[in-house]
Amino acid sequence: MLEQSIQELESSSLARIASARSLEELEVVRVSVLGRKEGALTHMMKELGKLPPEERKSTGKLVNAAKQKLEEALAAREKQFADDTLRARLDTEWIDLTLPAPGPRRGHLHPITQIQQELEDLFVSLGFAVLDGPEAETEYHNFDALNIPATHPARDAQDTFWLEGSNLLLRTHTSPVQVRGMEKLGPPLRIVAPGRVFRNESVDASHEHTFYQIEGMMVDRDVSVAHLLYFMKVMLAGVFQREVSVRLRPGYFPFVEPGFELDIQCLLCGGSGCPVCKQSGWVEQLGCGLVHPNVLRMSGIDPEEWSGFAFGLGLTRLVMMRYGIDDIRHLQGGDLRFLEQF
Ligand code: FA5
Repeated sequence: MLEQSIQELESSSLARIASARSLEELEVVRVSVLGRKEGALTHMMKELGKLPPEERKSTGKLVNAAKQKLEEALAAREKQFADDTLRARLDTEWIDLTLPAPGPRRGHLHPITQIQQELEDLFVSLGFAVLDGPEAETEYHNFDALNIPATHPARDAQDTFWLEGSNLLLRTHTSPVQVRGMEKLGPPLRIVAPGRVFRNESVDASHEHTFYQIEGMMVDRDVSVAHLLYFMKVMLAGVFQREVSVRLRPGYFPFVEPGFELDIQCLLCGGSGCPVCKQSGWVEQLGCGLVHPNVLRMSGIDPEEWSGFAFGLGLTRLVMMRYGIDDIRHLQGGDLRFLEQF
């Protein structure tokens, strides 16, 4: 009777082992047959004791043989699962070592740097030298030598970041490089000086606290507003590659006389009004004028003999106009989704 049950259990268990589809299913079979508490075969082994001694030996052999057979079948099936998993892993993890490497991702220059370099090339072709100046600047070069004495209200127009513990400041414009250029080169000279400037301003769609300008200066004999206008028109035509409407307004800068503000018609809205042009249709691009005699004199140049023009252009706003960017904050935000468009 018991012998028959053992054989039936053995063959049904072997069938279950063969049809198990996962290690988990296999474990269920193992527990139900060989488990220490609930296993059907374990139970039968415990029953052996109740048999008469003559039957006990042969039935015991049968049970042990069945146990061994099932254990082997379980182990074999387990190994099969492990092999299958390994093969599947090898299939997915396989790499072709002969494929060429993808190579580093190429970046590109920031749009402000691009426009800066274009302007440098343009002015070099017109006989200008490109100068660099320090961002941490002396009060003398940023203000005094530009005819802006300490008591002058124009200092308030450019809210300044002063550097603690020194008499330096973060330059509020690129104009101090005019002074450095005159000191270094003397007349006649033609220079441009692009760079970063800083103002303690509240930020909005068209104002940053950190932005870029390019300064220009020409000192020679008999330089007039006509020369200034010529160079401004050549520059803007070069940048926009098309006709742009400009207007000159009188502008006050202590280092030029006469002084002007040059606006271009807003290229974002075509002049009808938008947040960038503050609904006016015009965007201020640069300040310019003829170099004030005091400025020439302070840098050791005789204003009776020499005259000049100077301009300071907002590079950041120029980029906005060229690409139709409606908020200045995108440019320094560091968001690659924005920068990758250029
Ligand atoms: C100046 O900085 C003068 N140094 C320019 C100058 C040079 C005049 C030589 C005469 C002769 P202004 O503060 O207006 O001027 O700034 C010049 C340009 O910088 C502006 O026309 C504008 O395009 C840009 N700009 C000024 N403030 C900001 C700001 N907060 N954010 C972005 N661009 C600005």
